[in-house]
Amino acid sequence: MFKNALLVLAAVSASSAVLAQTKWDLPSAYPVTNFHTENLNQFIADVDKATGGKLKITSHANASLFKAPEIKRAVQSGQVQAGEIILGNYENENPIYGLDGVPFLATGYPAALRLYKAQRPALEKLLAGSNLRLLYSVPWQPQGVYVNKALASGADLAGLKWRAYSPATARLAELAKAQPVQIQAAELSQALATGVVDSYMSSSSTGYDSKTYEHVKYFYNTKAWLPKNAVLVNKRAFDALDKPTQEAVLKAAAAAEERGWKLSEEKNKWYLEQLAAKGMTVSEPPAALAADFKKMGDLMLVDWLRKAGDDGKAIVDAFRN
Ligand code: PCA
Repeated sequence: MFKNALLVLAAVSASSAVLAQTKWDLPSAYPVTNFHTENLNQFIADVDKATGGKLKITSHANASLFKAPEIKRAVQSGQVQAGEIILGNYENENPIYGLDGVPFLATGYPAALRLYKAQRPALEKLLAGSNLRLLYSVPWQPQGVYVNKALASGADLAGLKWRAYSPATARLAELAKAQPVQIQAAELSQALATGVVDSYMSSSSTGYDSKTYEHVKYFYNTKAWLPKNAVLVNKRAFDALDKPTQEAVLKAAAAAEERGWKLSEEKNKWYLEQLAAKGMTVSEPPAALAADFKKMGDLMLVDWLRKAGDDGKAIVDAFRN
């Protein structure tokens, strides 16, 4: 009798433990082995540990649940509780999202971090207006050009089939008189293999992940910008957590942000070495090419400032001073 009562008690407490567990789904758009995803999985493990398993987050990498451009809406609408996006994808919703995609505004890690700090308050406000909360944000490596032929100047870009991943990368293609084709990272290998594209700008890690070296042989390290991913949570889902769980999430997020910035920079060297080891010619851009890209970047900054108005100008001024 006594033994049965204990069993019942044990069963009740086990089921209330189950009830107290919260489960989140978190879609992202990049391969499991990419440094962003590794960092994200560490964040998830940290949250699990800090909450004693009370908050279980399941990641769905490589655009397996939603295509890259659809992730923000999925989090916003509550289809999923959290997600990882690339901010620049949403520049057409608001220019603030696209600031880190303006070529040659910030070309190295220290500048990119200052740009992020200048951008962050406006970004948080913008996201809050969409029922979202920013957990952390980490940059990709500096963007360079993958291309199927040697380039001397901007004129050599004309007519290329240029893969774009954002409005800004499509705009750059237009300025270069190339043909922009929007393709998310998860479909890049196939687009290269089938000849849908023969060129694009992205990071050392994406070139490595997509095995671009199997299709095109040149990488020009233009270091044009460092676009950021951001991990977002639906505000209602976050607010529904108890205080200690919220604090655990924010603490793990702050750690992920710090770790991610370091990881991005540290791994850049390794990724570049891998590209060369796989047979790519990895080099600095010739002076004429660099100068032509810089002109395109200047035009894009003018466009951005026009779209972003006084608030945008204040952010760029704060970054520059
Ligand atoms: N890799 C992603 C976005 C920026 C980057 O470096 C991509 O190419 O889709």
